Amino acid sequence: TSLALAHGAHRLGKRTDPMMERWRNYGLGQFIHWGVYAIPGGQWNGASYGGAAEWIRSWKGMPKEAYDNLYKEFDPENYDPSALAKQAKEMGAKYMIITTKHHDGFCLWPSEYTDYDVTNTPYGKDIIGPLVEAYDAEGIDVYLYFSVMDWNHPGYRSVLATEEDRSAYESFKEFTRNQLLELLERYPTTKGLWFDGTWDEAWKEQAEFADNLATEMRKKIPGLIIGSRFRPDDYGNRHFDSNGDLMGDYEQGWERKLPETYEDTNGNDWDCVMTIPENQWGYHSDWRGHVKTSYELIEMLVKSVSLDGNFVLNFGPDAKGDIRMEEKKLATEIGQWMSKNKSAIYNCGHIDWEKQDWGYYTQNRVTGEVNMVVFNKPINSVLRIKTSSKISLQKIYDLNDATKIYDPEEISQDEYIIQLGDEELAEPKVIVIKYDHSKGETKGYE
Ligand code: H79
Repeated sequence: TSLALAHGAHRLGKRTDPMMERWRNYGLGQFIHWGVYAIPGGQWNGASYGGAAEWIRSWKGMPKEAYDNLYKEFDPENYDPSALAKQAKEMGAKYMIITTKHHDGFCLWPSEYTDYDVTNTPYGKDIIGPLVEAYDAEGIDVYLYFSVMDWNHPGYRSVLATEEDRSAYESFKEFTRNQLLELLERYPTTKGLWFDGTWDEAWKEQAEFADNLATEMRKKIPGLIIGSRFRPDDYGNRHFDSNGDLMGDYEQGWERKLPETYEDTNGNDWDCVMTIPENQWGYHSDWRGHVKTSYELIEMLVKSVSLDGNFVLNFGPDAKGDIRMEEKKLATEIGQWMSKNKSAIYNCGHIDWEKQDWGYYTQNRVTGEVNMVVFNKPINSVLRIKTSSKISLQKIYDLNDATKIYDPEEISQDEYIIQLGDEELAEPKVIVIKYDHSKGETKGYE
């Protein structure tokens, strides 16, 4: 039984065109949250805001008026788009998502449709254009983050309670449409949009408007990739329509969390966007709580790829445009691991072999080779491999030393062990499995 929806999912199953294939093979991405919230950096009047730095405007500790005048100080003298792009490249990012406009409504590009943009800051210049150019030059695909929710626009409403609200919201919808088409026109190499701030009741009533706008945007950039966080369906359902089908090109619900199993992903494409500290996207001078290590982040990356997702790590430049030391160090460490082990990440995805405690499998979608990414070495040094169907193993070897061959011992049907011996694991280690689909007879285990 399925409801007839005018604005539900328009496609069942995955997109298979080259642009989406490219997206699917990124593995690692970079998020950048940057805006006037970087100026207070989570601090106001000697007090430190405990929430996310980019939400400081919603804190009673800071007057709205003070926040709304921050743009008069926005002057990132150290902003160096090509240095940022180089750092991202060294880390191994294949795509980058930049906040063109966060919830506060401040635009990092010169927008014809508002004065609340970079043009009216001391900096005075476009932030987005040079960034797109720099990342394009490094071969890193650019995606634009856009918050529909906009605390600056006079027509914005979170709920439409009165006729006055409805008429004001029409002006806001027109503004939203204008800005999105403007962005795509200004930055035609954009590969996709990453939407946020679409949870309002007011927006949930806009199924037809959002659907038409998505069509219009895709006309501007054919193949444009839009996740599940943009449009609601006829009944105001988000991400999944009223029939349970995914709306958009990939599931966009994994924010600061990861699926545990492949079943959790429903077999959809998805991305995980992750912060380095617990919950800070924009620059906050006072990172409290646990700050993730490169080991933890690499594990999240590998786990994402093993479950067919992309992992997108967030950076929050400060008011001057500098990347903080902690973030630089992590980018370098991740990049060092990636430089050796990237073949277990790029063009790789899920394989339905039973997960083992030593780590995660990823499978190269082109060659079919399986990578064992080993995070845990057991006390007995034995790694178990259990395949989902009968295969014939050709070769098992160390990705970074092809002379190091592991001799599998078949211990049961479709089940093998290899010995790590006295090797010490200084970092997550990749072991490659080459195999053929076996046509031979079984050994009669059953
Ligand atoms: O940009 C970063 C965050 O600022 C933004 N998304 C990432 C990528 C974000 N932060 N929080 N959220 C998104 C979710 C917001 C949840 C809440 Fe609410 C908004 C809690 C209270 C207001 C949702 C809407 C739940 C109640 C109303």
